[in-house]
Amino acid sequence: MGGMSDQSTPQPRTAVVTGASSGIGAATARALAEQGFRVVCAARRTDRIEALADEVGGEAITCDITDAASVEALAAAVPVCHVLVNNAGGAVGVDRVDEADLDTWRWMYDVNVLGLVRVTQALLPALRASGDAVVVNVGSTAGRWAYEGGGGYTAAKHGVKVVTETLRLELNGEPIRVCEVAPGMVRTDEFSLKRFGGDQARADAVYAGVDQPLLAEDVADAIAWVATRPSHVDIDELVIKPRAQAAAHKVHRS
Ligand code: 8X3
Repeated sequence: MGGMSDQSTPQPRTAVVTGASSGIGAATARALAEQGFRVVCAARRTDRIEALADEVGGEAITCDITDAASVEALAAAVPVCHVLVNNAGGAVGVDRVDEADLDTWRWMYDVNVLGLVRVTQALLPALRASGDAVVVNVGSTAGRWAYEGGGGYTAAKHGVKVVTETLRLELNGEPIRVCEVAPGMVRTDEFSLKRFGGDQARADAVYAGVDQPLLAEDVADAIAWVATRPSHVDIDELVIKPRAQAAAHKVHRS
C-alpha cells in the first residue's frame, strides 16, 4: 500500500463467498484469505460481513441471493472472479412429506437451488474473465441420502448435486471447474437452530453424544483445498463427514 507498484507482483485472485456472515461461509472466507485470495464476503447481514471483511482484508457486499437486483449488484462489483463459493443455503423444519408446509419447501428450493443458480449466472462473465476459475457449490450429505422429516431439504440438496453436474457438462471446454463439497454433520451456531425455529434444545439434540461433529473450519479447509488444486485438476465432489457419522441413520453417540 502506498508503495511503487511492481508490475511483476501478481494481483491477488478474487474469491466470492455467499452466506459469508456465519458458519461455513465465514470460515471459508477466512481460509481463502489465508490462501492469498481477495475475498468478497456476500450475505444479507451487513454488520457481520463488514467485520469479517475487515478481519480478512476483503470486501463486504450485502446480498440476498433470492433477489435478482441484489445479485446483479454483487456481479457488477466483481468484474473478475477466480473462485465462487455458493455456500448460502439452509434448512427449515423437519416435516414429514404427508404434512409438509409447502412454503418452507419453496423457501428451501429458492435459497439452496435457485439462489445458487442466480448467483452463478450473474458471475459467469466474471468467472470467464478470470481465465481459470473454480465454482464450489456447498451441497450436503442430504443430497445423497433420504431421511424421515428431511424431504424438503434433501430434495433441495439433491437439486444442488444435479445442477452442479449439469453445469460441469455445459461448461466443458471452458476453463471453469465445477465442484461440489457435500458435508454431513457440521456443528455451526445457526444451521440447526434455524431449522428448529430457534429451539436451542432441539438444535443441541442433533449433536448430543456425538464425538466431534465437524466444525465449519473443517469444511472450509476442504473447500480451500478444492479451490487451490492445479488448474487441470477438477475435484467433482467431496463428501465430508465426522468420523462418528457413517450414514444419515448411523451416527455413533456415547
Ligand atoms: C446438513 C446435513 O444431515 O442435517 O446439511 O441433512 S443433514
